[in-house]
Amino acid sequence: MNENKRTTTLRLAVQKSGRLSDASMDLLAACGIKVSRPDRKLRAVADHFDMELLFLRDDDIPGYVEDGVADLGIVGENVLFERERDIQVVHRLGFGKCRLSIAVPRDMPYDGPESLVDADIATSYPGLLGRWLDERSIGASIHEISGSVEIAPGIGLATAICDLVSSGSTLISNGLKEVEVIMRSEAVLFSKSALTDKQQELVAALTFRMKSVLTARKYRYILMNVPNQAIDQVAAILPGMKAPTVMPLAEEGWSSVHSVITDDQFWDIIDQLKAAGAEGMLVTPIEKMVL
Ligand code: PRT
Ligand code: ZN
Repeated sequence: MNENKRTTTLRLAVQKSGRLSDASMDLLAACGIKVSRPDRKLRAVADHFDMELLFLRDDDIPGYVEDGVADLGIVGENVLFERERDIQVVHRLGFGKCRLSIAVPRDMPYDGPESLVDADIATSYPGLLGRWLDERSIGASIHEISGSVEIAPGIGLATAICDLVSSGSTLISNGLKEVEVIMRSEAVLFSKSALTDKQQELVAALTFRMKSVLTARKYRYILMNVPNQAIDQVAAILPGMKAPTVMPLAEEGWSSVHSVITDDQFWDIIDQLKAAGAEGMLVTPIEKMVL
């Protein structure tokens, strides 16, 4: 049996285990693409979608897609753009958000990129850092190390580091301060440059599903009871996409008002809605949204 023989039109490579794994599989599941992988095999065929998945280390995924072993991949932009590659970004996925930053010891004076001239910078991202330094004509040496970058200044291996940051607590606990953001990154769906017509059709179908799930994640559905005389005032407060839906309640003089708001808008408008007379407010997540 040839293990490498394809049985599906598309092959998508995702991270085997790590920060992007669960979010990648959750997104596919929300798109109606379920994958059973009982024995943690390195490949699995999706149910109800003409695609199989390869489970790989994230660093290997861009190369496999560029070489055509897989047609699509999901990795962070930090991994994807570390080297220049013949691939195309299909869609940004909104998870795995972080930044690639330069950090220096807390007590080191820092007055901008010029302060890095002649510095030794430890990083796992020599490509991205090298390009950033070149663009600013900063002569510094880059020490490529594969892990535990944050301890390099403390043990005398480097004067500065360039590493991924999300909350910033790793930097703080190692006595470092963030001084430059080199890139902001999130997980992306990307593909090899030459897809067949049939593959392009399937990628379009997959992207359509992903968009409807990702858009929905940004919004909330809001319902409330409003005295009829306050409907215009409430409608003016609601920042929804279109005019809200208004339906009469069984109780005379009251209506149920429905609208869609972004996740962060609710706390800004709740007091105004209450003051206008709205009661019994419900805010729920939306699963899919097609605009
Ligand atoms: O085994 P494999 O090679 O597949 O995985 P990996 O160990 O290389 O990667 P993994 O699973 O750690 O991360 C996968 C991707 O998640 C990264 O390439 C980023 O795109 C994204 N991501 C998002 C992060 C972080 N946030 C993050 N905080 N990757 C790593 N970190 C690390 C960072 O390197 C540092 O050590 O977390 C620490 C900093 O976190 P804070 O919160 O203390 O600032
Ligand atoms: Zn990795």
